[in-house]
Parts: sequence; C-alpha cells; structure tokens
Amino acid sequence: LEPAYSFMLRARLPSGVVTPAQWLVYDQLARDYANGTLRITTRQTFQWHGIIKHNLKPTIAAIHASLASTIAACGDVVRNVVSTPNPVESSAHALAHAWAARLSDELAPRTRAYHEIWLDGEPLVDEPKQEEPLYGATYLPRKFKIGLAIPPLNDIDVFAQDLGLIAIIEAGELQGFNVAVGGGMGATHGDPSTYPRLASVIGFVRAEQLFEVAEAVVAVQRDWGNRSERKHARLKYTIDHRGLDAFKAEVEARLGFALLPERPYQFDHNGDRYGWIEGSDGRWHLTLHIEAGRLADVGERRWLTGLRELAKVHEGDFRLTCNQNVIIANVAAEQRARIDAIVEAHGLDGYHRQSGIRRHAVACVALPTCGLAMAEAERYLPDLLPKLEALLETHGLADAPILLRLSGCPNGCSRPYLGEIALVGRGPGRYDLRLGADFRGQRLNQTYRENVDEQAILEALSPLFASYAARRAPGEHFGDFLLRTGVVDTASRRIPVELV
Ligand code: SRM
Ligand code: SF4
Repeated sequence: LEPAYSFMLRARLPSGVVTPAQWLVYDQLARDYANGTLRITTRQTFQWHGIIKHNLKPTIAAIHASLASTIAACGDVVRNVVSTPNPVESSAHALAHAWAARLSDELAPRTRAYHEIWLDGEPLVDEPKQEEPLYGATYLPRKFKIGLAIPPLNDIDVFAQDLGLIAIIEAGELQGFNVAVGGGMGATHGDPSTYPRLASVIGFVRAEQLFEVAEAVVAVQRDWGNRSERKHARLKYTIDHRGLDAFKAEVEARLGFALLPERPYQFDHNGDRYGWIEGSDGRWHLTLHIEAGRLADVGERRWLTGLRELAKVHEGDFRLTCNQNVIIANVAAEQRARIDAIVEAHGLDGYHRQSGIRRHAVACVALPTCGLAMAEAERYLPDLLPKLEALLETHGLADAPILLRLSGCPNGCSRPYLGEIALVGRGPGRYDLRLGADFRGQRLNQTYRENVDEQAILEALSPLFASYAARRAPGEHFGDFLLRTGVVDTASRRIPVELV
C-alpha cells in the first residue's frame, strides 16, 4: 500500500488539432482516470488532473494509441508548437499551419526511453547509443516555446514565445516568416533580475529555410543558455545578457547566411473570434467560449458531455486555442444546424450573450492542483467576473472587449503581462493589479497596485472605467486609453497612482 499520489498529465497536440476519434478517447480518459474534467490549456492542448499513480501508464498508453503523445509537453525541450488555430481560412493559412506541425515533429526529442518506460518498449541496453541530434546529451537549459501567428490575428501571443514566427502572406501566397526571439512571461516577486519580455523581431526567413533557422536559434540557446541559475535559463535572459545583435550574429554565423529584413505586418487582436466563420473553401468553423478552458458538467453547463456528443457526430476536427477555447472546425454548411442544436442543448452557446470582458478572460489553473500557486485564478474567475461586469455595466461598458488575465503566481501561465487588466497572485486573496497592455499582444502591462485584495482592486478599477466611458476615443481599447491618458506610463515600470 502507498498513498494515492495523483498527477497531472499534459498531451502534446501541435497547433491544438484534435480529431473526433481522439476527442472521444481523451474524454473517456478524463472520466475513467482523471477528475472527470478536461482542461484546455493556454498552449492549445489538454491537461488531465488527478490521475492516480497506477493509472499513469494506461493513460499515457491510450494517448499514444490515439496517435498523440505526452512527450515534450513538459521538460527542457521544444514544447507544444502553437499556431493560429483556424488554419483553414485560406490555402496560405493551411500551409503556415503545416509548417508549424512539421516544426513540432522536426524538433521533438528522439529518445526511445519514453517508449521503454511508459509504453513497454523493448529495453535499449543492447542497442547502439541513442543520439539526440539537436539536444545532445544534456538537452536545453530550460523549456523552449515556439509559436506561429498569422496576422492580423495574434491569438497565440507570438511575442510571448521564445521563438515567435509571424507568417507573411502576400497576394494570397505564403512568403515566409518574420522571426522574433526572446519572449517569455515568467518572473519572481521581489526579484527584478527576472521579468516578462516581449520577443524581438530579428528578420525574415523564407519558408523553406524555416527549420534551419529554428534549429539554429534553439542550438544557440542550448550552447549559450545559463545552466547554473535556473531563474535565468530562458532564452530571454541569454539574449539580454549577450545582446540581441550578438545573438543574431551567432545565429547567422551558424546558418551561413543572413536573415532578410523584417517584412511589414499588422496585428489587430490577440483574442478569439466567437461564433461561426466561413473558410475560403466554404467550410464553416464555430468558436465556443470555454471559461478558463475547463470542460466539466456542472448544472446546466454540460460542457464535457456536449463536446462528447459533438465528437460523436462531427465530421471535421476540433481546434484548441491559446485562449483556452475550442473551435468546431471544418463543418459542411448543411451540418451547422445539427451542431448548433447540440451546442445549445448543453449550454455551450453562452458566447452569444456574454459581456466583453468575460469573452476575453483567461485564467491559469492555480489552486488546488498547481503546486506553485500563491492565490486562486481559475476558481476565482467565476466570482470576480460578475463584480467586474456590474462595475462595467454601471458605466455603460458591458460590451467593451477588455482583455482580463488572471494568474495565481508570477510564472504567468495565463500570459497575464499581456492583459489590459491582469491579476497576478501574491498570497491568498491578494494580487498585483497590472494595467495597460494593448489589445494585440504587443505591449506589456505595468503594476498599478501591489499586493491588494478584491475590494482594493474594484476600487482602483471603478474610476478608471468611469473615465474610459467618458473620455475614450472611438474604437479606443482600454489599455491604449490608459496609456494615452497617462494612467500607465511607457517610460517607467512604476505608475502614477491617481488618474490624471
Ligand atoms: Fe505554466 C509551470 C500550468 C502555460 C509559465 N505551468 C506550470 C505548472 C506545470 C506548475 C509546476 O511547474 O509545478 C502548472 C501546472 C498547473 C496545474 O495544476 O495544471 C502550469 N502553464 C500551465 C497551463 C496549464 C496554464 C493554463 O491554465 O492553461 C498552461 C499549459 C501549457 C501547455 O499546454 O504546455 C501553461 N506556463 C504557460 C505559459 C503560457 C504560454 O506558454 O504561452 C507560460 C508563460 C510563458 C513562458 O513560458 O514564459 C508559463 N509555467 C510557467 C512557468 C514560468 C517559466 C519561467 O520562465 O519562469 C512555470 C514554472 C517553471 O517552469 O518553473 C510554469
Ligand atoms: Fe500555477 Fe503560477 Fe502557472 Fe498559475 S501561473 S498555473 S499558479 S505556475
């Protein structure tokens, strides 16, 4: 007998694509082995919580049998490659998506140890020594994240990635990618040597050279990254320590060619587009809002069952988004009514009626499963949202699309430093209130109040909402307004406390 240790498992699902057959397997695993829920993550994949130790092996085996894996979903390797989840909008979108999938395969670890340990593969003792061509014997200093965005949508937060790729599509043709390096969110309270950083664009690469460039960036980080101080081991610190120019020069030296000058691009937002959208081939895609990514059956909201019922009849596929939502993708026009009926019957149609802030809220898991959490996030969201909605309603801002991000600690799993409003956990019921990111994932927010409770948060926001309602320019987003009116300041990380 031993204590019932329980674990979290995370799949690797490049670009968040899930077939209906896979969905049914993952749903079954959630009910048989996990806590009866599926959790969509901010990197387009699923987590299962509460898996008892002796169920780990059958769960991993079932994920493997479904043609997915958990390998490289964690660890000091290239993690789940994310990309704009609706790749079927045009043929150039499909091509960009295919590059993301190939990148994910190409950069995956080659070790067979995973198969030996988890899948009852044959022992490797008699086989020739295993080679990891990219990772070598000691892998990377730290996790490494790659994301591919297709403007005008920055729905993967491309500037939060270690390596961000911005697809450049001209006259309907994919030309290649702008390359951005050194993004990352994680920080530690009270340690100014750690900080969130937006990735810096260092040039443009043609699609056929993408692998070489990605490999070179990863290899420089492998060789230059800090292996003695874990807090400084991410690529962003390597770049700030050595200098962006030196980093770029080293990448180019290893490539043997120079990157081309960056191409123009324009993002318009980093949220998801809810409801039905038609693709260029006449197929339809329905984005549903899943609060904090948690698929569970609670009262009228039978979301886990609803998605299972959809998976039973759906002939296209599913796409998980980095905003923790799901797209029912590739639906024939004549199937839409059937999909809508299932969506409504299970309470998944809330996106029609939701406030602007609710539609744009993201919360990390935090308590009770995250061992690093200092405060609630996912479980606090349903309490906090009605209070914010009531305030916004008072000022006629119920529909204002405002990006809200909650994280239970400064690691930043909900990418809170890119929220127009963000709460970053400090302790039970206490948060740093951060304000002033933009709506496009291109500007970090700043601390506005440190270590405050809910009442102080609402008191701080109320006059800002009033001022925004009265003085915003047409189409001006909340974060941009706060910057324009000096409530947050680009020049400093500290913020004037009173409204100007
Ligand atoms: Fe994260 C660690 C959950 C996306 C930055 N993250 C964790 C762990 C595994 C806690 C741990 O190490 O013990 C959390 C598990 C909680 C639980 O109970 O499930 C956890 N991270 C998540 C997820 C599930 C948040 C969510 O609510 O969706 C996301 C899963 C992603 C995935 O599918 O792979 C998740 N984590 C992120 C992101 C966002 C992103 O990648 O776009 C970030 C910020 C970006 C970045 O990496 O800079 C992020 N997670 C971290 C960090 C801080 C890393 C750093 O550089 O400082 C940690 C802590 C660590 O690595 O030591 C962490
Ligand atoms: Fe846990 Fe912190 Fe990540 Fe939230 S941000 S899931 S509390 S590590």
